[in-house]
Amino acid sequence: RIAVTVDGRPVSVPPGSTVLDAVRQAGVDVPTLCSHPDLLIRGSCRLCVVSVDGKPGLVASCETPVHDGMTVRTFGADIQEARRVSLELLLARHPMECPICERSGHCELQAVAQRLGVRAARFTPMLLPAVADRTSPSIVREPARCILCRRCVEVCMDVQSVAALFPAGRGYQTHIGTFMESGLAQVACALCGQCLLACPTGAIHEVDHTERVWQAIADPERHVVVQTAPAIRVSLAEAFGAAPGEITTGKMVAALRRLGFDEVFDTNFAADLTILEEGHEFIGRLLSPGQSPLPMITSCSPGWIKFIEHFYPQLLGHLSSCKSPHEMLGALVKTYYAEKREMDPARLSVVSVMPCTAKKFEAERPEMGRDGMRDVDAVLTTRELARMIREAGIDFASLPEEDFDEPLGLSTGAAALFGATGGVMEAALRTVYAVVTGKEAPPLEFAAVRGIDGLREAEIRINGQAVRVAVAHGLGNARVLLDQIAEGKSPYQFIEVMACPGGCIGGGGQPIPSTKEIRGRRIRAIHAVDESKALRRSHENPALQQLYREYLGEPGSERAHHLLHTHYTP
Ligand code: HC0
Repeated sequence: RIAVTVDGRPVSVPPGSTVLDAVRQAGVDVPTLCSHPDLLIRGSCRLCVVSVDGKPGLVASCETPVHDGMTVRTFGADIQEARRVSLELLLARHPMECPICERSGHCELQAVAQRLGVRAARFTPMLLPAVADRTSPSIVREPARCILCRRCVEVCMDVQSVAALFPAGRGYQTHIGTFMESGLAQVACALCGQCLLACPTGAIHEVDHTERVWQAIADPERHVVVQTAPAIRVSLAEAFGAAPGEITTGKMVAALRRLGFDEVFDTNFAADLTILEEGHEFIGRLLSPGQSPLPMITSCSPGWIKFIEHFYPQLLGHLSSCKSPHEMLGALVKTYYAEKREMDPARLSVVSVMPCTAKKFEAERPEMGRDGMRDVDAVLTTRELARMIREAGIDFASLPEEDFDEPLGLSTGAAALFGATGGVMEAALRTVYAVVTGKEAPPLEFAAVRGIDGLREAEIRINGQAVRVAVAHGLGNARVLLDQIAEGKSPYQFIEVMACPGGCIGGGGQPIPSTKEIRGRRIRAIHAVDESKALRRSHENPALQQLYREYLGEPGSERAHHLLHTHYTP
C-alpha cells in the first residue's frame, strides 16, 4: 500500500489510487462535478484541486496518481479561490433558471455553488446560443445547462457502446454534440437514459408526461388505470429520502389511489404472463430448431430493442415475439378488462410507471396498439411519479399499506425478479423447467444467472437436455453476445438482455443518484420481494390461470398472438 499524508493525517491506499481516493480515505470531501463512482473521468471540472508538496501550483486530485510519502493539503485560501473561480466560470455560461429546472433541489451544480458560498456572478455571462433538443419521445437535451463534465459521453460510449454523444467544437464553442448536430430522434440512440442518470445538472431529462396524466385524471369521462413496474417498489422511497432498497409496495399503491387513479394494477401480473408466453415460445423453438432462430433473446427492454435495431438489424429474428409486460397489460386492460367491466375501451387511459425512459418511446411505437388505440397512453418515470406525489401534498412516509386491485394486480415472486438483471431468465427457467419435466418440486433459485457481472452464463439440464443460457446487462455487454451470434459462434439457446446496468432497477427513469452500490441494494430488495411471495412460479398465478381459462385459451393462442406479441422488422 502507498502511504500518503492528507492535511497532516496519515492514510494508506492501494497502488494505482489517485490523490482524490487518498483524500476521501482521509475522510475529506473535496467538491467535484465530473467524478462519478461508476465512470472514469479525469480533470474536467477542476473543482477537486489540492496542493501537493513538490508540485507547483494546484493539481486536480482526480487525475493525479499518489506516490509513497506524498503530502497533500486540501484546503486554504488559494484552494478556495481556485475552486470558486472554476465554479464561477461554469456559472457564467449556465442559465440561472433553477426554479423551473427538473433537477432543482438535487442538482450537483447548485449544491456545489451553495457549498462554496458563491452568492454573486463575478464574470460576465456568456451563454451559448444553444437550442433544446426535443425531437425524441423519451429524452430532452438542454445544451445550455451543460457544464461539459463528459459523464454522459463516458457512459454512452464506454458502458453502453452506443456513442450517440461526444465532445465537439473548440474553446468556448466546445459542446456535447451528436452526429451532424442532429436531434436524438435522428441518431443511433437507444434512449436508455443512462446519460441522464450520469448528468450532474438538468441538461438531460425525460420528456414530461405528468401534465397529460393530470389531465386524464381530471377528466370525469375517463377511467384511468395505472400500472407499476417491478423496479418502482424498491426505489420510489429514495425520492422521499429513504435508503436505497426500501420496499414500499403498499405505500406506492396508496399514493396512486390518492392521486386519483381509478384502478391500480401491477405490471408484475403481466410479467407472469410474459413468462408463460415467452416460455412457451422458447420450448417451441427448442423442440423445432429449424423454424425460428436460436438463441432466442428476451424482448422486454425497449432500449435494448432500439440498440439491436440500429446496430444488428440482421439479428432481429432472434428476439422473442413477446411484447414487454407493460404493453401486454395495456392491451389486456383495453380488451379483457374493458369487456369484464362492460366499458368502452376508448374511455380508458392506461398509465405505466416505469424505471425507464425508453418505455416512453416504446409506448408510441406503431407496433404497440391496434384499431387506432394505443396499448399504453402515458409513461411516467419513477422520478415523475415522485414529483406528482409531492405536488399533491401527499406525505409518502406516513401512507398506509394498500393492495393492488383485482384481477390484474396479483403476481408471483418470479415476476418480481424481472426488475433485476438475470430475473427474466430465472423466472423463465422456473416455469420452463417445471413444464418440461412435470416435476412437483423443481428448483426455484438458479444462482448462476444471479449476480452483477456484466455477462453471466449457465448450463441447465432439463430432462437430460443441456440448455445453455446467458445474461447481459448494459449494452456494451450485449454487444459481445451479439457479435458471437453474428459470427455463428454463439453456444447459447436463450439469452436475456437488459439495456441498463443492473437491469431495470438501474433504468434511466430511476431516482438519482443511481450508482453501482445503490443498484446492488435495489437488487437485494427485488430478491426479498420474490422470497416474500407465497407463489414463486409464474404459471402458479391463479389470476393468470383464470385469464387463460376465460379469455386467452392457451399460451401462444391466436388471441394471445394478436394482443401480446409483435414483430420488429429492419
Ligand atoms: Fe422492467 Fe419490465 S421488468 S422492462 O425491466 O420485462 O422498465 O422494472 O416494467 O414492461 O415487468 C422496466 C422494470 C418493467 C416491462 C416488467 C419487463
